[in-house]
Amino acid sequence: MEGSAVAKVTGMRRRFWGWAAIGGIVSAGVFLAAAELVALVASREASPLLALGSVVIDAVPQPLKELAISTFGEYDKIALLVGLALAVLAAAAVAGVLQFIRPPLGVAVVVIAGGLSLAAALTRAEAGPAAALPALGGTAAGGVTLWWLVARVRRWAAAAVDAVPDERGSPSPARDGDPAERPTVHAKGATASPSVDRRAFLRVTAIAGASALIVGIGARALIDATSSSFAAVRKALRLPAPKSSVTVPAGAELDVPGISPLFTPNADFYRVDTALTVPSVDPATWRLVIDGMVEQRVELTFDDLVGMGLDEYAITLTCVSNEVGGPLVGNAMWLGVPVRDVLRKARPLAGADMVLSRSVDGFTASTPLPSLTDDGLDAILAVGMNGEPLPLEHGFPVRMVVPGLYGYVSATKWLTELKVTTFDADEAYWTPRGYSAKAPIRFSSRLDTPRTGEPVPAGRTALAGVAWAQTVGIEQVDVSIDDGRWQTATLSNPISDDTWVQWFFEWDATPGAHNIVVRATDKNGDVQIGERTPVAPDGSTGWHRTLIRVT
Ligand SMILES: Nc1nc2c(c(=O)[nH]1)N[C@H]1C(S)=C(S)[C@@H](COP(=O)(O)O)O[C@H]1N2
Ligand SMILES: [Mo]
Repeated sequence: MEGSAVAKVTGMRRRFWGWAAIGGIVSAGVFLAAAELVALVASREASPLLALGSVVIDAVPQPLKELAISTFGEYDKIALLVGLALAVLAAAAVAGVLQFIRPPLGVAVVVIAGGLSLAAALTRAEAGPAAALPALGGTAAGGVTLWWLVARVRRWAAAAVDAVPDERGSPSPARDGDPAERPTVHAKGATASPSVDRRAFLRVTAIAGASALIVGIGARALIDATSSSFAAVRKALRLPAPKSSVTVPAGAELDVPGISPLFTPNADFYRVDTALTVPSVDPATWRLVIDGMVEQRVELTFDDLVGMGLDEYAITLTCVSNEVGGPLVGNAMWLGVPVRDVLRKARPLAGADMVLSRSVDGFTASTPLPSLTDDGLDAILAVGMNGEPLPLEHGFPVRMVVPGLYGYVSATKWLTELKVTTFDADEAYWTPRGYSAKAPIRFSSRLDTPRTGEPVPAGRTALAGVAWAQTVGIEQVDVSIDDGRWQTATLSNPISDDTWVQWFFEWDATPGAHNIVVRATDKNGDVQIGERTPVAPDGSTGWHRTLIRVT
C-alpha cells in the first residue's frame, strides 16, 4: 500500500523533470546572454562559447580534425559551434533536473561550466585579465536563474503532490526523509495551490528566456559590428603604389572555360586557419616585434613597414591539407616587403636557424631562416592581395607569404612577432599536432575541367588545369587517357617559378567512361610522385585521376 503511494508520488515528481530541464536551458541562455553583455562592455574577445570552441580546436587530435575538414569542409567551424551549442543544451537540461532532484547540484554544474569557460577565456592568446569577466558574469546570472526557477518547480511539484488525496490520511510518504520537498511557504500555509507556483515559474521562464534571446543576440550583433568597423578601417586604407610591379607575360592566361583563373579572386581564395572568429587588428595600433636571437630587438609600426616601400609579388599559396586534386591552393598578386629587409634591422645572431612567426591569435609557424633571408627567394610580409589591402580573413593588416613552403610553416596571418630562434629551442603550432616542423611544398598538378560527373559531349574537348612547383618551376605537364601513353600538354607562359602555370590538352572525346590522369615534371627534372600518401605529416602525393563520362 505504502509502496504504491511512493511510486505514485515519484511518478508525479518525474513529470516535473521536463519543467526543470526547461528551467536549466533557460538558465543556460541567461548565462550566455549575460556573458555576451559583459563581453560587449569589458572584453570582446572573451565570449565563453567561442573561447571553449577555440580550446576544442586546439585540443582535437589531428586525425579527428582531418575528419572534420573532410566531412564539413569550410563549414567545419560552424559544425563545431553547432555541436558545442547542442552539448551546452544537453548539459543545461541535465543541470535543471539535477537541481530539481538534489539542489544545489544543478547550480554546481553551472559553476563548473563557468570555471571551464573562465579557464578557456584566460588561456587564449589575446586574453587580458578582463577576459575573466564574461564567464564570471554569466556564471552569476545563470546560477541565480537556475536556483530561482527550479525552486519554483520544486514548490509547484510539492504542492501538486500534496494535492493528491492521501490514501492513509497520514503524512504523504514522499514527505518523509526529504525535508527539502516540504516547502516552508506551504507549511506556513501561504500557498495551497500548485497553480500559483506554476504561474510564477512559467512567467519568469518566459521573461528570462525572451530577455536572454534579445540581450544575447543584441550584444553579439554589437560585438560583430565592431569587427565590421575594422572592415571600414580596411576599406579606408590607401596603400602606396608599388615601387616595382610584376610583368604578366603575354600568354600567361589560357582562355579555357572552367580552368582556374591565373589569379584567384580574393572572394574565392581558400581559407584555412584555427581562428573561430576573424581576429580584429587595427593597423593604427599594430606592432611587429622582431626579437629572440637578434643583436637588436626591433619594433615596427604599420607605417614603418609600409614606409620601407612595397613591391608586387605573384606567389602561389598551398595548404598542406590539400588532397590530390583538392581546392586548397590559390595564386595572388601580393604587395609587400621582403622579410630579409625586416630581419636585417634586428641583425639575427649566428646559430639561429628558424624564425617562429606568431599571430595575434596565438598561432605560430616555424620557417627555416634561409627561406626568409636568401637573396634568391621572395619571402615577404604582405599588406596587399590582388590590388586591395589584405582581406580580414586573409590576415589583415600583415601576413607572411613564403614561396615554396606550405602555409602552416610560413604564411602566418594577423602577424605580430618574428622570433629568431632554432628548431631545437622552439616548436610551432602544428608540430606537436602531427605535422613536420619543416614542410617544403610537394609540387603537384590538377585537372580543373571537365569535372567528375559533368556531362561531356563527344568531340573536341579541352582537358585543362593548373600545376605548381613554387621556387623551382614547372617544366612539363603530361596527361594519360585510359592509362594510355603520356601525352604532353600545352603550358601557359609562367609569370615566375613561384606561380602556378595553367595547362591544356585537346582531346577527341569518344562516348563512354574515360579515366584522365595528370602529372607534372619540375625544372629539376623530377617527375611528380605517383604513389598516394596522406596529407599528414608533410603533404599529399599522387596523381590527380578523374573519371569522365562522355555522351
Ligand atoms: N594566424 C594564423 N595564420 C595562419 C594559419 C592559422 O591557422 N592561423 N593557417 C596557415 C595555413 S595552414 C595556411 S594553408 C595559410 C592559408 O592562408 P589563407 O587562409 O589566406 O589561404 O595560412 C596560414 N596562416
Ligand atoms: Mo595549411
